[in-house]
Amino acid sequence: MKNKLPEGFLWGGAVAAHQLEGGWKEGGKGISVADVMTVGSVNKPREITDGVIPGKNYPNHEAIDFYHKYKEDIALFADLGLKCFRTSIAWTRIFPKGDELEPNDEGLKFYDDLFDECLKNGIEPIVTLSHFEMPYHLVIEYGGFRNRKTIEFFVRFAKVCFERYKDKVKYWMTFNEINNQANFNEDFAPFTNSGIVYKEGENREAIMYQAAHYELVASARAVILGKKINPDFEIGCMIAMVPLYPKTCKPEDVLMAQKAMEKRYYFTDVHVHGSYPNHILRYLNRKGIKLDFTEKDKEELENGVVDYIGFSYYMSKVVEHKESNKFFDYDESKDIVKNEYVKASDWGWQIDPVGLRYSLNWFTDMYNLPLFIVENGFGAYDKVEEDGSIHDDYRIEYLKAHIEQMKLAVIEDGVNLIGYTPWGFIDLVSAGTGEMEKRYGFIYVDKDNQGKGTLKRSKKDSFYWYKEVIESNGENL
Ligand code: P53
Repeated sequence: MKNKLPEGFLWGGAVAAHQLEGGWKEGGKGISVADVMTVGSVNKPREITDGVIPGKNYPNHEAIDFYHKYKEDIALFADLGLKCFRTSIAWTRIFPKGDELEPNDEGLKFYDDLFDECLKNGIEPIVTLSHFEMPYHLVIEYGGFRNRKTIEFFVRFAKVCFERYKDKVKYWMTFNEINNQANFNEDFAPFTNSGIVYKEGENREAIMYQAAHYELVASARAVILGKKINPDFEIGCMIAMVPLYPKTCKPEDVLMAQKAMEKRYYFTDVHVHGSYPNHILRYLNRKGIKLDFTEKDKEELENGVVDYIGFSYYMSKVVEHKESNKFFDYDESKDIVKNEYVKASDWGWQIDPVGLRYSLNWFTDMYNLPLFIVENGFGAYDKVEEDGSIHDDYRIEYLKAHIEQMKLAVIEDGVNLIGYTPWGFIDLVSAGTGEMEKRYGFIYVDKDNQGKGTLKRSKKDSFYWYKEVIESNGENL
């Protein structure tokens, strides 16, 4: 039995364009959904404004100015020893409004330079096509993914990227955390996933299933096209993995957790098997939800299945069955209860390293595909000491515990894992809250929630620790 991670294991780091680039109006870039979200906090959701309103704090406009600093930053990433770098292509740099027929060459050029810089430093770029960055124009004019037309716009964008970067990028993902919107009763995920702003009284659930369907078709069509452009591409889906445990071993709680998992992860079934599972079809039928679902969609879903499953893992959650819930229907905004066995971060994210091993096994048992952990990490407040050092032992502890469980999944359980890219390894704007001070980085960026700071980069203790982890291929934790 092998007792080590495989040679060539892809140790890396992950970010998304809108959370670090800034330069929101440079190089011909258009406004994205991320550009109309203000800063929030742990108790205050980010506000989605009607366009960009002067005087409000929009943290993604400047972010950490990676747009101008990427060369120095990539030199730091090389110093860290990264083998790969996961980022996204800001859709609005390529198609500023989203519905143009021709791409914006200045945007394309930016990613050429960025990927070249990575490759020159021995770092393989791993790319997500759509990471919470849809052109805002598509929201206003078309209702985002409420509209079938948006499939075409996405596929055009995907095609341009595949063609342009076909010799620079091998690993792709279509939609980041496509399943966040399973929680359709809040406002963040529908907007960031699908460009959807709900109006009073709308059937949120029906709209979500339709938008997700269009995205799944768009993803499948992109996979089909991508494989024609370069048969060596590996194109994956990207799932937010938050395993849902039953509150007790009471059979109703166990069944409730199973039903909840079905609602959160049917997206993966469609991406991997190319068809909808029966439980969702029955559910939609009972709820009276009729999808616009054509024969051509069916065919494309079947032909556009993914090569691997990319997923994020931060936490697990617990669900409880309520007597009144006759059908075991899951509502993420109501059915979650606290897990008494684990601690949580300052943002209430429950810390559960064993849940990562559980997730790796669950995906393998369900889908038997290669897996890629494309996000994992610990958002925390950091303190800069007088001499400039940052002792983030809590972050090291979190990551160490998760990597240990990851190794057990590979070595003891035989899970097929491509790599591991911890999230926000350079401090960046939080997606959920818009804060800078919810930090994940091994590289500190001097900027606060009000947007003040020098943007200077410095190494935290975790930087030296992770460098050694990579060098030893996960042996020295
Ligand atoms: P932030 C919710 C649950 C799990 C992952 O999140 C999530 C979210 C949305 O907040 O998002 C992913 O910045 C996402 C990244 C994001 C990261 O997790 O809210 O793919 O864009 O930054 C961490 O702490």
